[in-house]
Amino acid sequence: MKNNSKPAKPYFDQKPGTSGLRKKVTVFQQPGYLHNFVQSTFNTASNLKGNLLILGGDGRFYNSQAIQIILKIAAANGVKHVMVGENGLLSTPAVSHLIRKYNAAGGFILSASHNPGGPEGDFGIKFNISNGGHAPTSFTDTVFETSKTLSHFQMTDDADIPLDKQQTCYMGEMKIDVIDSVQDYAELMEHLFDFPRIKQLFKSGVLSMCFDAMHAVTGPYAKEIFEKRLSANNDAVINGIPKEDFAGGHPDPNLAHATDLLNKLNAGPAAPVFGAASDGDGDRNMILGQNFFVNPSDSLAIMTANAHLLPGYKMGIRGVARSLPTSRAVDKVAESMGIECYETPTGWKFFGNLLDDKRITLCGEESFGSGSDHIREKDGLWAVLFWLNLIAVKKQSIEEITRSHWQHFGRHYYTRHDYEAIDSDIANELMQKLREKSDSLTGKKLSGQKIIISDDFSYTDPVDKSITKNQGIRIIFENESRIVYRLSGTGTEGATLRIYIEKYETNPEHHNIETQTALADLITIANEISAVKTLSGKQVPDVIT
Ligand code: VG1
Ligand code: CO
Repeated sequence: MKNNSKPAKPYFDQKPGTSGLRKKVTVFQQPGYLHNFVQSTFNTASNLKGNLLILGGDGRFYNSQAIQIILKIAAANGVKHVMVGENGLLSTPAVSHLIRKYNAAGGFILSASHNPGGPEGDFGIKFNISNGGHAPTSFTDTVFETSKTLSHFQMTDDADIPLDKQQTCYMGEMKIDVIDSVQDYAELMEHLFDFPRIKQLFKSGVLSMCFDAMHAVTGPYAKEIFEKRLSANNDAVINGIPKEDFAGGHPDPNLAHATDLLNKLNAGPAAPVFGAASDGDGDRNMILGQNFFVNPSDSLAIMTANAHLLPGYKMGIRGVARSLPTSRAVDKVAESMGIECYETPTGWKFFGNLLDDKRITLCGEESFGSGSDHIREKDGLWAVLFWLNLIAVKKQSIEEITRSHWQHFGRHYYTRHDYEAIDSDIANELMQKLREKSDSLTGKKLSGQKIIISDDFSYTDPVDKSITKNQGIRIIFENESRIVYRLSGTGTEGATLRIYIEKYETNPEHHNIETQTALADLITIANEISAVKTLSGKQVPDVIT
């Protein structure tokens, strides 16, 4: 038996954030850095030995090198079988699905999601467990502790495996299948949605679309699903070839970054009637109509109200969940349907238990994420198909569907203001001051509105009873307006403060106000309470979504 044991260099900064370990590429390129994290994961997930592992990433810079390193570590740690996506590509939802479909012990997803890529950009790695979802905090805490003291890692000296064609090969006794990245996922989508009906609408010319893959992982998925299987217009997919640096772009599907798509959709009467985009790893979505943007929180609410109209959800919805900062539009729908609506901290990992325990069917986040019990990740293309199917059933435009929803349930005006790359000490001080202030705000009136709750959100998981504290300062007013503050857990430079602001408006005559204008008073209050301008030195947010 060959000795595969190599001395490890412990690192002290491998604590995963909201969604895996994300750092600059140059950090990952340090000697033994990735090895340390991967071996620590193998030490923690003892069930990987003798079992199947799924492996793939969003194709960003360092994806291929990382895959070869992980394969050799997996072989030396006794993994029996690895399924890896062709060219190293697998979207986050595809990995989640493959883990579940083939009963894998887990999977590694190589991605920093919506963060920019390239040699100067970001890289990331995340381990998903056998239910297809994020490893829970108890698991990632153990990985972190292990990574600080690891003395050796196991890795074979095998040659690299070619990933550019589908094939089966071996590394020692470990079988490696280089698989089609798209097939299994596309099949799952065909089971959930009415493909013949959507296809008919495309063929009749009534429906046309533009999907912006932002040079990230969803290009091959979108071409197969929209262009091939659904016969959409043949220019339906733009920026569809994955690039290591996303062509210098920021693969975040929002109004600030998906500019190619916006230009297409707002190009006058000849523009496609439906627009969508996804992020680096394919788990986020943005939905657009002609000159119309669907707020992601509204999207979750509209999905909940209409899911029973689609084949995969015709049995109805068990319950729903949203993250704390996501607007409370879905709460109104759940209330009228008489189903449970759970409020969780930010990050998909908190939905896992609720899905496994069959408490919920749909869940979502304001950050352009929605998903269902079909997998254990949010799912960008799934959301796009959901909306396409809805258009095919309702024979209405995106704008009509959204406006009639507001008419029925009221409108939640919503915005998020991000202040990026603030000095970490200053950001922590700002949050600490808010925390100290928040207790005394309860019961006070601001701009004539009484504050009924002001606290630092804490979550008790109803399934395993684990408690997660300090998840964001929330200020809730009597008229249902709300302000939430939290620091990002996915950034790689300094700190990012996110301020989330929402206001509930039932009167349809007031449903046509521009969002920032509708929220102007609350934005002023949010800025004043936090003193964000003085403390950050920034007069305006870096990104508004
Ligand atoms: C952000 C979003 C959060 C999302 C997370 C991962 O986290 O706010 O809702 O779950 O990104 O999404 P944070 O901690 O930066 O606010 V993805 O598509 O980057 O995996
Ligand atoms: Co993502």
